[in-house]
Amino acid sequence: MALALSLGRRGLGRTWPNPAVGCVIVKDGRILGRGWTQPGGRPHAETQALTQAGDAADGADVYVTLEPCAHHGKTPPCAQALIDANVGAVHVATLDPDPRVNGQGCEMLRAAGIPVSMGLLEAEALAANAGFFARTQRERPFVTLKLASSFDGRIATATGESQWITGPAARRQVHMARARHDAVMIGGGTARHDDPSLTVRGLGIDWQPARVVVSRRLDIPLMGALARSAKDVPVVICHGGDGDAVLLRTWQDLGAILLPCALKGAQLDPLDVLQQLAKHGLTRVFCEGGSALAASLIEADLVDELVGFTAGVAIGAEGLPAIGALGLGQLGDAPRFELDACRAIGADIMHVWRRQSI
Ligand code: AOF
Ligand code: ZN
Repeated sequence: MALALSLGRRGLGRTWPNPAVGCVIVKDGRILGRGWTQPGGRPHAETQALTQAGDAADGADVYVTLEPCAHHGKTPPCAQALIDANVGAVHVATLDPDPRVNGQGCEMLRAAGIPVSMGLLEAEALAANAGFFARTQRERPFVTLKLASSFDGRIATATGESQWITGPAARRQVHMARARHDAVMIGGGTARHDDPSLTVRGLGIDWQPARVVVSRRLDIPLMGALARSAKDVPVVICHGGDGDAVLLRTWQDLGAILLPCALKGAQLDPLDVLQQLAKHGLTRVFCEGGSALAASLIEADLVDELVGFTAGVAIGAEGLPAIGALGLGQLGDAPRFELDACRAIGADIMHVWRRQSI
């Protein structure tokens, strides 16, 4: 199952709206088939592994990180494929909450006389597909907030200088994290100020996460890096629906996908933004700031994971804080995160925190 989990993770960032499942077929201590959900979400992991195993799957043990599907999509259900292959037993890490499956995959297998065991490495499977579960059960993507800051939590000097606070090894880690997410998300201020491309570079991979910009009035540079590349790598703009019609059409012509979102006061409602992104199919969103968007997500308790890169440099109180004002009454009102991992990356420290409720 550990191998199936690591195979499944290969698909992260590429299988949305589907989960990134892994599957291993074993008989007499030998691995006969390995599969993972293919880019775009199909074929599913089990059919990949079954194709590899061929007739040898007869009587074999199947380890799969998510309950095999029970519904007819573009191909017949995986549960049926496993039955047809006459496998000996199926070990499932966790149930598939998709209403079209939701226990029915296991039921089909059991009804055909195939023993099914549940819950092996379940916590790992839930974490690996946290995006799929968030979208299916909470109708929003799993949100990771990344902050690359100075020792004192600043992301730029008073003059706006921000390149580079953390070093090349940390930046490489950020590119790897981008590749494992369905989308990278920033606020309009960051798009205007930094003109980022938000693409994955230097890793030799051949796919790109979508780029999401949250900007009520579509106030994003029309000659900027995002505009120039919108035809090659998707740009999704979450806007207030009350923006300039010409601007809207211009972005459409540039190839951007426009998602009108609800307002909360004068700002875009961060929950509705995430819900619209989930409707669009996104399951894992990697937010890279700026401080206003970060604050609105934290304030609404919509951040599931924090990834911090902290450099050994102090910028001081005049610098730009990583997270804008939260208007907290008491410390107890601040969403608190639990430390998940911490390690040195080049000259910096990377720390990963998980929301306690997840
Ligand atoms: C599996 N193995 O590798 C994956 C599964 O649109 P479809 O027909 O591809 O179905 C998508 C649903 O299939 C998805 O919501 C989830 O329930 C399941 N994904 N199932 O048995 C896989 N990716
Ligand atoms: Zn399937």
